[in-house]
Amino acid sequence: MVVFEKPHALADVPLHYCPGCTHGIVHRLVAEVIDELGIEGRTIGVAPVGCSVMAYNYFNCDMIEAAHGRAPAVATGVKRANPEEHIVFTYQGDGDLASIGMAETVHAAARNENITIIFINNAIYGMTGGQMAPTSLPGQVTQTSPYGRDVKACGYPIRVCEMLSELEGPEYLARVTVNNVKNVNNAKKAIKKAFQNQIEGKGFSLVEVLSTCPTNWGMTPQKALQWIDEKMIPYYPLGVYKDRSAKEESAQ
Ligand SMILES: Cc1ncc(C[n+]2csc(CCOP(=O)(O)OP(=O)(O)O)c2C)c(N)n1
Ligand code: SF4
Ligand SMILES: [Mg+2]
Repeated sequence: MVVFEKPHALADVPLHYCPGCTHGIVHRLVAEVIDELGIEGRTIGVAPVGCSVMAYNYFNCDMIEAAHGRAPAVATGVKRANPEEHIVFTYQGDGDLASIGMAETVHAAARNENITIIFINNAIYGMTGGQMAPTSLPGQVTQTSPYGRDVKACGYPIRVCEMLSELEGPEYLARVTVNNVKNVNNAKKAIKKAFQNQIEGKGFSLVEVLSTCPTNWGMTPQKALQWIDEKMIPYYPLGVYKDRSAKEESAQ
């Protein structure tokens, strides 16, 4: 008999996320991957500021809190302290990774730092009440763009995977989402690969997950899942943006 169980790497506590928020799904996928790879005792997660600020309560592996945007720098130090033993991941929102922390993101990618980055793109600053993020869509209504994001005044949203794919450094860049079962399964594969790459010493692996924020989008959980299909994926196409080893192997 198959029993649906909680992954061991996920602590047995209730999550604080709003109903319909997909942060919880991504937590579960990360925990399943840690279990399947048998790395819980070696894994150290780094979570900075954002709705996932309390991720240290939710994972059974060691966790470190980083200042806003600085998770890749902290992860770099932890990884380099014991590169053979430590498996290090960051868990960052779009405000964190693509705004205040953009410099850390770009330089860690350029250095091909051997870390795994889980990037939750929900097109908004969730924790602070729904301000415009660097990834908010053109025309998107937020607390700081009540008439919709005006690209003339606020510029255009940043496509992180596409931008980083221009760098020589990164090993693996993929964009996934978790708004239906098929997409959840694909997201799990990408997250597993991003950890596997680190175990094999391949380098910087980032998985961007298009995620919901029904509370600040002002939508029901169901509508928020649809909004990913209707609005987010057209602007942020799913797919693998870089997979250096696979490309090199296929060229041989
Ligand atoms: C140095 C600093 N500046 C600003 C803040 C306020 N702040 C906390 S979380 C956050 C943005 C969170 O958005 P995101 O990273 O997208 O995560 P989400 O909550 O959407 O998951 C901001 C601006 C802070 N805590 N520290
Ligand atoms: S505010 Fe948004 S991102 Fe934060 S927990 Fe609620 S739904 Fe999730
Ligand atoms: Mg966000």
